[in-house]
Amino acid sequence: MDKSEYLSLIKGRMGERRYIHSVNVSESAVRLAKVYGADEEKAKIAGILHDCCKEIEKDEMLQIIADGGIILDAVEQNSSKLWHAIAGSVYIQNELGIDDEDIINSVRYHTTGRAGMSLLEKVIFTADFISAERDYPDVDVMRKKAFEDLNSAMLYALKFTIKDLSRRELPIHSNAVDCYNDILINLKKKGN
Ligand code: DGI
Ligand code: FE
Ligand code: FE
Repeated sequence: MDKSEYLSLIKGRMGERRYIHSVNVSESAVRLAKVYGADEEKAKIAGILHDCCKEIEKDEMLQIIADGGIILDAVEQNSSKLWHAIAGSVYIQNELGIDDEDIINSVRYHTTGRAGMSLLEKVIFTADFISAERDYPDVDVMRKKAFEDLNSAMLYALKFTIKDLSRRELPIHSNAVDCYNDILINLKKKGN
């Protein structure tokens, strides 16, 4: 499948707003890939597909996850917002035949992050935060950081997410905490 086929596929799976978001994330991902030397074609595909299961029924998300042989941990079971990323990673393998591990992991970990993320995974995670239609108070700061230092941008995003989740008394996934610690420790090592 090529880009236009992926686009028409996701168009049939989501509303107009989410479709625009997906296109924008793909465009941001390609720009970031150019700056940091990630694979631009993979960034484009992963960006288009990252939320491909965001707007399906929750039962269907859980079914896709189960079909993929993935057992949800306690936090995941209690955080339905995390399901679309996991289901998406299974869907693109089983239904679209994508076998590139880096694209699959970029979709799977785009919401929480994880320790030891690849460059492509970081590009997709960050592109999701800076896509053109995003409009939160610090979006300009985040956009600037994203093109200056990918890890600093990731840290900024993770701080925001972790603070927001704790303020709302929502469970924080261990992958998000591991990602935060990993990036923080590596930035400190570099003397930042
Ligand atoms: O799918 P998008 O809206 O484009 O963005 P996303 O995949 O980053 O999802 C954001 C949502 O996921 C937001 O409501 C916060 C939630 N989220 C992110 N990390 C965690 C989380 N929810 C829980 N419970 N725990 C997490 O660690
Ligand atoms: Fe998402
Ligand atoms: Fe998204």
